[in-house]
Amino acid sequence: MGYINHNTGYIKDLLSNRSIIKRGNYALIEPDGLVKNTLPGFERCEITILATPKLGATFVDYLINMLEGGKNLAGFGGDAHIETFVYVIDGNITANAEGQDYRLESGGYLYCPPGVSMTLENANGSRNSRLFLYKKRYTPVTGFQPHVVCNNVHQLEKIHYEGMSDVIVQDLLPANLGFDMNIHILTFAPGACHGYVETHVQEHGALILSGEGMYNLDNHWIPVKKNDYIFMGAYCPQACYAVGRDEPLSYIYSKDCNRDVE
Ligand code: UGY
Ligand code: MN
Repeated sequence: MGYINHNTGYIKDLLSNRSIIKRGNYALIEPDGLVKNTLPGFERCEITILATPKLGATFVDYLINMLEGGKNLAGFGGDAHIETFVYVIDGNITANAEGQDYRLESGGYLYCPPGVSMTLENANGSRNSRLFLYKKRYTPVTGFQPHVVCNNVHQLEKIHYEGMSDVIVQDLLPANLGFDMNIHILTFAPGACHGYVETHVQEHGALILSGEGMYNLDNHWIPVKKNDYIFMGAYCPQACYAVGRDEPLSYIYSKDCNRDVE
């Protein structure tokens, strides 16, 4: 016996949910089962909180579905120690930082350093816009500063990841010491895979933008697909194969960098 899932509108049973939570190690959160939160400052926005410190992450990721008239004009971030990042999955929005308006279409993104808040407004008429939103406590280093970055992934260089012809990486933020993290997009052609199982101190929050894969998380092979969210904690062994027939497996993810451990 099925029921109507209020998030997806589909009839679903309770037996097929694929989400897995291994607190502090890794998590797979699939779209079915996401719940909507109300957060101060956001109006007409359906917000799901993904990774948080409660899961073992040192950052917070959110999915935002901006409805017609959806906005946050009070400002997201702006705290003296908090950096923020927004990526437009689909739709288009107007964002503002330091008094400058930015029109962000699908693939567009904006990074704000500590002390700079971003406002967000759906600019997609009567249609929704979907956003991937991030915040983290910034770790300063003497003599270096981060700055506002706005761009679109369609403008970015496509680099062969670790020399592999069938895996592309795009770096969304500058690779200098002012930045204590970066956001990347990795794209695997069907059949492509990581060159090895990574085991590293850095954490990731990853949203799958397209395709299907088999993902090794702490040596458990887990099927994943578009719209799944994966948290990978420090030292979680990780690698994947793209298994889609014709669509590349692509995901956007955060990674801490450029800082020594405390
Ligand atoms: O940058 C990374 O660490 C990336 N290759 N990790 C991953 O895809 N799980
Ligand atoms: Mn990694």
